[in-house]
Amino acid sequence: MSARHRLRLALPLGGLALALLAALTMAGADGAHGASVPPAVVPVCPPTIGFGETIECSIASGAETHVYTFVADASDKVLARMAVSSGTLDPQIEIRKDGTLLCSAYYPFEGAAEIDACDLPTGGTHTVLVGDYGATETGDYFLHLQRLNNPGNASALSFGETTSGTIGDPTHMNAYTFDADAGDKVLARMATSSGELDPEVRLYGPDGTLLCSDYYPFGGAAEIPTCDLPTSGPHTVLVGDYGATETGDYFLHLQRLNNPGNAAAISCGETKSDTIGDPAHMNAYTFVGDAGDSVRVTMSVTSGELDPEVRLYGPDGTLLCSDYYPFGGAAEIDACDLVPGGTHTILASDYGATETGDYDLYLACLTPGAAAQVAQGEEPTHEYSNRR
Ligand SMILES: [Ca+2]
Ligand SMILES: [Ca+2]
Ligand SMILES: [Ca+2]
Repeated sequence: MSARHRLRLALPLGGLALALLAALTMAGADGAHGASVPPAVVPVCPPTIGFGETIECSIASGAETHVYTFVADASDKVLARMAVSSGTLDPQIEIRKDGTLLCSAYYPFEGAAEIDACDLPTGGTHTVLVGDYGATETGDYFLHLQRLNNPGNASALSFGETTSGTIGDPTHMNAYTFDADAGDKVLARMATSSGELDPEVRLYGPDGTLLCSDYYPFGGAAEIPTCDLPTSGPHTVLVGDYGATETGDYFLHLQRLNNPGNAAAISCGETKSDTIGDPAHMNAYTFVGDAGDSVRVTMSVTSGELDPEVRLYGPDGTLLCSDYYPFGGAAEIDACDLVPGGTHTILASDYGATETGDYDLYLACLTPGAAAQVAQGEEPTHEYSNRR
């Protein structure tokens, strides 16, 4: 008795729906109305959607339009994407302000539709409208909303850090933020670790403008090898499934190519024995060099499935030299000419970003006075010059 009471409280229309279902089933016995029997329980969609949130709901009649509200500021840029998870619904999505259409997207063959960036000219309450393209089909859907400047539900990510995450709902994108300066160059790479997720990574500037992106449509890894940041301030990385229809776990690595984070100093003639513990991770090493110097960098795998890849960047983050070997073993930058400006960066990683293991990294300075000798000898030399 009490269970039935609770059911009535939770679903006040349950009795009516059951009565309707019974009537339609009886009517449908002769085939007249069998196709139009509604589900007994229609999920109730929430009235609002927040930035960084994903909602799941159902279109029970092709005529339905679901309306969600959100509040935004003038000049905000927002992303909205909708994916069909069951049924024959063709996703259609609109963003409106006071009834005026600002942006729309649809896909006529089920799957997913996305408004990748909608500029909102005025602040205040906006609406996201979703329904079936053609208004005749039904099904379940996921809806994700995000603000590309000032994202919601975001985590901070540091340079040189690798984080793990999960895309649990197909349209969902996880958001990460980091601060950077104008002129910085950054790298971001994402590797799928389980599930059917096809990695997609996007990088946005402080005003929500898409600066760089990459995806790989068959699992594996996606990488933005270098992205020039024209503006100082908070930046956003969004990661999700390419196509917005699959889920899974991933690793995400972020690094600044000039002035890297979480970097270790390396000297001429020094061997570093290190580990790539997470597939997308890259270890960073720094040394001081100058124009006229030349170095050799050798990375030799000592255990694990790691395929060695080594890259060498100049002080402004420009890639100077690189090498990799896709079947374990060793990779070597034979002789890389350095550039003026000081600190150079070496990144050591798995080629393909999907495997892990241990390695030795050796830095050989091929010219007299190069690298660590410059770093150690620089200070006394300058004092001597100043005294004169
Ligand atoms: Ca349709
Ligand atoms: Ca996909
Ligand atoms: Ca590999």
